[in-house]
Amino acid sequence: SKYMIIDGNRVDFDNEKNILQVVKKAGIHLPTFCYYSDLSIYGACRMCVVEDKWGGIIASCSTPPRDKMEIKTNTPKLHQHRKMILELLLAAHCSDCTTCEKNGKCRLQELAGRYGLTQVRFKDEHTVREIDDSSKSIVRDPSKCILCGDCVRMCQEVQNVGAIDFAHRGANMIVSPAFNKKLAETNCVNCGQCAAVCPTGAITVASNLKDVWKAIYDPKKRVVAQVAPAVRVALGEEFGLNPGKNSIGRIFAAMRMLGFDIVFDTSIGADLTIMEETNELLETLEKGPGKYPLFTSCCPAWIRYAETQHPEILPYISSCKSPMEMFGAVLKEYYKEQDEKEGVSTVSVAIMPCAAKKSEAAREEFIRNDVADVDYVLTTTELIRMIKEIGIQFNNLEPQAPNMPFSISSGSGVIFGATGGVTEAALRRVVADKSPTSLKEIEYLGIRGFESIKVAEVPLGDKVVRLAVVSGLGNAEKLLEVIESGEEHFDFVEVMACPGGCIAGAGQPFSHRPEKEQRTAGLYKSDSVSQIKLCEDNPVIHDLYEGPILKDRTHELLHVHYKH
Ligand code: HC1
Ligand code: SF4
Repeated sequence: SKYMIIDGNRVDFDNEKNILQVVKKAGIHLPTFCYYSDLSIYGACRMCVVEDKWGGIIASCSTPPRDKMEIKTNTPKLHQHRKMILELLLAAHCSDCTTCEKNGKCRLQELAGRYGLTQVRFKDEHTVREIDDSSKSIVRDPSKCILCGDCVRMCQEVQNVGAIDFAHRGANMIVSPAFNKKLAETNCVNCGQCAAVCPTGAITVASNLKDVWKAIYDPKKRVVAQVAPAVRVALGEEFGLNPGKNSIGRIFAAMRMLGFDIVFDTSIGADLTIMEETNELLETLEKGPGKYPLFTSCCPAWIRYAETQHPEILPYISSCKSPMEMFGAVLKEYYKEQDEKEGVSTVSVAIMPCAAKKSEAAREEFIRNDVADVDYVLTTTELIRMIKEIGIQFNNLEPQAPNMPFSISSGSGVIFGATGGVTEAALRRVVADKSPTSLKEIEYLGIRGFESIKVAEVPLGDKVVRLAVVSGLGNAEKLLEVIESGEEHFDFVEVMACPGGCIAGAGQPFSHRPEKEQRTAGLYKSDSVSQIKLCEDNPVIHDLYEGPILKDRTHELLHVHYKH
């Protein structure tokens, strides 16, 4: 086999695209700001340099490995080179680390520490630039940008949005929306994937921590929270638990300690969504094949994408509110009378893996008679902060159950957090045979997993239903192309904006592919051990439909007509 000599040791390789990955195989993680295996190679930061046997310095990310190549990763020259780059970056960078959103999570801070920088030889030349907090989901602080371009490539290559790009030349170069617009005025879909890859505090997810603490400390407020499916399999990572470990019981316990009055699981909302969405699917099937399928509606970044780039498909997107909004509406109704009696008001908080949910919650369509279905959205990362701030020893907590009366959810609801989950849940509801074997068969249709576009065909009565599942808006775009050209026909299409689904949302702890896969496996495991697999078997859902809140009001509370 082919091999390289790295620091005197033989390291075999075969399909590695670049030297950086071969070096990784040797157990060395080279420093880099601009390299992500899922993005194209940019080679801008030049931190990942290695020395060849003639003393030449080469960027390992953009150089393919050659057989019998000899390189060194640790030489005085490389050490000097990397230190100098770091110092230049620091001199051009706002260094208010202690008050930065990214404090403790910043790659520049980490590498400065790793290289033991105690001083910067260059004069501080950083330009103070205006912070753009126009968006409800994302904050841009260009003074902290190091021009690695990760956000630009993510937005363009993976999401096909292109809301931000490099502007100006030379020393004035910045990353910005075109014409220096505010982010909220662009076609940004709020997915936050730019923030997920930003190594510094230049792009971060907007925070609502202050608002939520204020509500918690206000005795006149009843703080009612719901926790999204994907949060439970990622939050524990920050406390040393393995990715994928379901810590929902500990999350509920921690939240009660933080002062949340009532805690629920968004999976109940997901169960409601499937009840409603499958009705629409059956109607679509009844009508017979048209050009467009029924598209799912739970991802607000996907909704924004359709609004800004594909208005022609808007009539075909399910009218279902997202699970978060459905449950939010139900909760506001549920506590209405009690609030009046007790002289308090309910504040509805949603703990989400997502940046876009913050913008979703603020949309006018979700504010009924001046009351928002969901008042504040906190990300998984924000909840982690709260837990750390108070000093709760998360790992030692005894798991707790959610509050009554919305205390049971089905496995169908939990898998929503992974790409393909909504489709699988919908299939469980519409197939005639609901035996364990039949449900297992759905599992093997090919709608689970990380493939970019997943297609399945399922017999239903005398018809065959064609389904497609995509995550990542670039993939959604590719699928739309073949739908619009008439090349392919589908009855049902699930779109999630984040590659891999909500488990990889921008509000989650930073993750690479292995963590994403483990989180996904964690959700499927929770489903496989859950006693109730189907939303229609959930007694809570049953009671809701029979009870006063939803009786004759499903349309008002569970559906939405976007004003676009
Ligand atoms: Fe999601 Fe959903 S799965 S959108 O990713 O449909 O955020 O987890 O809560 O609403 O249930 C997010 C996750 C989440 C909704 C559900
Ligand atoms: Fe949010 Fe999930 Fe959509 Fe990502 S896929 S934008 S986390 S709803």
